[in-house]
Amino acid sequence: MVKKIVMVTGATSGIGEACARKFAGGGYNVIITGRRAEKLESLKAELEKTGAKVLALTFDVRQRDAAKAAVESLSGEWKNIDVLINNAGLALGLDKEYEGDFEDWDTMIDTNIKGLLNMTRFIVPGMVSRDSGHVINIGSVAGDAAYANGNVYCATKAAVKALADGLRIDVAASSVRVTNLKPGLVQTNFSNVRFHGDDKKAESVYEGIQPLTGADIADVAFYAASAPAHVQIAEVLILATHQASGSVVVRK
Ligand code: NDP
Ligand code: 8X3
Repeated sequence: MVKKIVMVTGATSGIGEACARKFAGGGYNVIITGRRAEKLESLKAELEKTGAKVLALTFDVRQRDAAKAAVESLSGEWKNIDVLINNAGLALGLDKEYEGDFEDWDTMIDTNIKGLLNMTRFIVPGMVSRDSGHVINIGSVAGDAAYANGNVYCATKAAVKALADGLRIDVAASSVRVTNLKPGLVQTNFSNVRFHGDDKKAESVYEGIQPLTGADIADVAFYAASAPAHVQIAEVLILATHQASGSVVVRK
């Protein structure tokens, strides 16, 4: 049987890495991408043990030419991507909007919005021409409503939702499906990155609550991809049990 192909951006860590594992274990061949080649190579070796074929592509989603070249480098069976998981992204800082760091803003906007758009722009035309495919964006509860000091990050995730909604309209005449997943607190490298390597501060984000794991989100992504062809899981909000919204978390 011909295996389906999933491409996961930001597969070197957290939710993306968990998605790569879940889809490889679930019968897909996997294209893993990210900026850290060594992490991709070790994940490739691990995933190949499941019997999946794995292709590792090292590039930065912000670099449009590099993203284009990576997609154009795909040959043979790898060209026909069935599922694109637009996961690469990050938050940087937690500051008042009138005090935020310009460089942090640019990095978040360039990665979470423009990087995601680059991948969508290069991969979805093939899906539309084959009349088959699925784009799964990793949005966030942060895109539903701003939380204190989240301003720019929240805005990027509101944009991810708008881009999923817009794409869903644009591909509605085809059989391509579009899903926006909106996780709440997931313990990954996310907060270490947000707080520029301050691990103590990062850990405090998950204190007093059992957070979600990358695997929890990967399960939902896999469910959406496995739904019958006439079923489009448009959007899913996934929260930890003691989290009610982006700003309401009850800690013990
Ligand atoms: P991690 O920091 O663990 O993983 C982020 C991934 O994104 C890494 O693989 C990183 O790879 C990749 N990445 C970042 N910037 C770039 C870039 N410019 N080009 C290519 N890859 C990049 O965090 P998460 O797994 O938590 O985050 C994954 C997604 O989930 C993000 O979009 C995040 O906003 C979203 N999210 C996270 C939540 C959470 O609570 N953790 C909740 C809701 C949404 P590398 O460094 O190798 O490039
Ligand atoms: C990540 C979840 O609430 O830390 O998008 O912003 S949150």
